[in-house]
This record gives sequence, C-alpha cells and structure tokens, in this order.
Amino acid sequence: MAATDLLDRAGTLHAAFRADVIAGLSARPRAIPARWFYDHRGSELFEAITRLPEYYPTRVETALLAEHAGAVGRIAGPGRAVIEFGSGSSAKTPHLLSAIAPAAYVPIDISGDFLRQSADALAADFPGLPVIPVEADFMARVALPRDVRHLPKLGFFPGSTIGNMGPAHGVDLLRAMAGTLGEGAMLLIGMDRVKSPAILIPAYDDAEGVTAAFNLNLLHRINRELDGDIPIAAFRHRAIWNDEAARIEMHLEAMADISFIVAGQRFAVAAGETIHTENSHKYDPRGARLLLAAGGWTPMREWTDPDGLFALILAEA
Ligand code: AVI
Repeated sequence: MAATDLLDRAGTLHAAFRADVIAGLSARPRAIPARWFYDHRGSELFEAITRLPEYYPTRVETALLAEHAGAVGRIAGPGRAVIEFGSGSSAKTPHLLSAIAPAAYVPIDISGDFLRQSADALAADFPGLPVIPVEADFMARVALPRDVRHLPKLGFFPGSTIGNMGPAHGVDLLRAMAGTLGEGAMLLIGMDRVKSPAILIPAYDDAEGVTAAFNLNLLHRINRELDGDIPIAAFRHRAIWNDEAARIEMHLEAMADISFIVAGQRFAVAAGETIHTENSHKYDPRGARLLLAAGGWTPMREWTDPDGLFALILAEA
C-alpha cells in the first residue's frame, strides 16, 4: 500500500475512534465498542488471555479442531478454497489445513499487518499451498481473488468471535459470509455455549488480572491517542453474566466521582457508574442453529467437548 494511502487510513481510523469514544462517553448507559480493545498492547493481552487456565474457549476449540478436522475434510471433500474470516490463528488453522487437502487458503482481515504476518507463517508451513491474503472488512460481502472464484469454498470462522456482536449483527455477518462464499459453500464456525456463571465469570475475570488489564488498556489507549487525562486507577474491571441476554458483559466501573478530559471535552462520571466495553454472547444448541438459519446457513454436523463448553458447527449455504 502506498504511504499516502496508509496515512489516509490511519487518519480515518483515528477519526472513527474519536467519534466512538466521544459518543460512547456521552451516551447513557455509557458504552464504547469492543473493536477498540485491539491496539498493539490490547492484541498482546488478548493473546495472553487465550493461554489463561480460566479462559477455556481457545483450548477447547483447538482440541475440537485437532480431533474433528478429519471428519470436516471427509464431509467437505478435497479441493476447496478455505476462506478464513479474521487473521489465521497460528494454533487453529493448521489443524484444518492439514486435514482437508485445500486447493488454496484465503485469510481475510481488516488489519493488513497481522494478516501478512500470519499468511507468511502459514505459507512457510504449507509449501505448495497457494496462500492469498485479502485486506478487507468482512462485515460486508468481499470480492474473492480471481484464482479461487471457480473453486468450492469452505468458510472458517473460529474463536466464537460471532459472540461479540448481538444476534442482529451476527445474522448480518452470516449473510455477508454467504454472499462472499457463494453457492455450494460450507462454513465451519466456533460458538461458545451457555454455561454456569461459575465457569463464565472467571473466564472473563481471571485470578492473574490479565482480562482486567485488557479492559483497562482501553482507557490507556484513550489517554494516549485522544489526549485524555482519565484517572485510570479510579476504574475497576467488572465481568457480569446477563442471563436474559445470554451474554457476559465487560464494564469499567468508576470507584469514585471523577471528572476528566478526552479530546478537549470534559466528562463527569459518578461513583458506581460504568462504561460498557464488551458483550460476549453465548448460545445453547437451539439458539446456535436458529442464528445460523437466520443467517442463511443449514447446520450439517456439530461437535462439542464432553463438558459441552464449546461447539464447532459445520453448516452449508
Ligand atoms: C475475541 N472474543 C471472542 C473474546 C471473547 O471471549 O468474547 C474477547 C475476550 N474478551 C475478554 N476475554 C476475551
């Protein structure tokens, strides 16, 4: 990408961050979209979360893939282009690629840096496999590279990332994926299951405080990038199970009455008030099937661990 394009993109991103933070701090209840967690430090902290003993999703999903990728390969058949939504995660993608004899691998991600890094790593591990990264926002239909258009497709969307959007946006995304992948496509998707808050809360509020640091890092980012003076020590991390909405909510709670400036604007937050920073929706088996059906996908097979913590679902368009 040319240097001027990169500068334009950085400027657009900065303006979008500023607009979301100002709108989110002005709203009641206050809420800032979770997408802003992932600056460099936030991405490092998320990687650390995936290795925590309390955070079961990554561990369980990786084990499910290791065990069942062969079955996915038998159902999908060889010669498909694997289209991954999000940068290929080093732990999960190789299990799938080794088992299904793909004709090409196309990771799609909005962040070009991560995309190129993970694409290079996978290309080195799978010599002979065409790896064609596409830098795009997969919330909308994406035009796939000419070389894979004629191939049957297998979409791959691990990590229960769909849980970070509400059902309405989740359906929009599933429909966009169906549009991107085209007729005859299949989709392998990871979805976290509804379970006891005794397991869910520690997964989002771990003993080491890594998730707390991940949540509070958003305030550091605001101070650094939006010229803020938020007293970060006055906030604490909260993880709450909202049973009615079947979701974990992350909040930043003010522990005292405070006032601060962000991007030239003053905000006053009362003790006990929170800034809502993330939703992580969980699905029971029926809810997962309904969401997929509303998004244009028919579930074919479903794999889960013995404790029913996490599900890997193969669906067809
Ligand atoms: C990326 N996403 C699926 C994670 C989740 O579990 O909702 C993000 C996360 N937030 C706190 N811990 C992990």
